[in-house]
Amino acid sequence: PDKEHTLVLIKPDAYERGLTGEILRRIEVKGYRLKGLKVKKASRELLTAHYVEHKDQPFFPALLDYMSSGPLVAVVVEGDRVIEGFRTMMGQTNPTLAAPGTIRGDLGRDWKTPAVQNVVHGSDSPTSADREIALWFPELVFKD
Ligand code: YYY
Ligand code: MG
Repeated sequence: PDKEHTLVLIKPDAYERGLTGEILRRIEVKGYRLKGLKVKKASRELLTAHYVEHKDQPFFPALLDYMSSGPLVAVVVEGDRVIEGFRTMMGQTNPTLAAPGTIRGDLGRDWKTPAVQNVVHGSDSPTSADREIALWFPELVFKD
C-alpha cells in the first residue's frame, strides 16, 4: 500500500514561535497533502493516550507539561510512504543532533531536560498512525 496517512503535531513551542506556516510549507512542497488540520489545546487525558508507550518514562510528566503548555496544531497528512517520509523530514528526537535540512535540525533549539522541545511529532508506524489519527480526529472518517 503506497498511499498512507500520518499524524503530525506542530508542538506548542513551534506554534508559539510562529513556525506553523514553515512546517506546513515543507510538507506541501514535498508533495504531501493536508487532509485534516486543527489548532487545539490538548488535554492531559488526550496526551496521556497519545504518549501511552512512554507513560512509565521519567520524562513523561514534563512531556505532558510541555505538550499542554499552549495550543498546538494537529494535522493529518496523506502521501506515498508519508509515515517514513515525514519521519525523515523531521529528523532525530534530539534537535541538537538532528541533521541540518530536517525540521528539528533547522528549527529545533538545544536539547533541554526535563522537557525536550523538538518542534514536531510524526507517527512512527502504520499502527501508530491509525491509532493517533483516531485519537486526534475522531470525526474524520476516510478509508478509500
Ligand atoms: O518519536 P520521537 O518524537 O522522535 O521520540 P520518542 O522517543 O517517541 O519520544 C516522544 C517524545 O518524548 C519526544 O519527541 C520528546 C520526549 N522525550 C523526552 O522529553 N526525553 C527523552 N529522553 C525522550 C523523549
Ligand atoms: Mg515516537
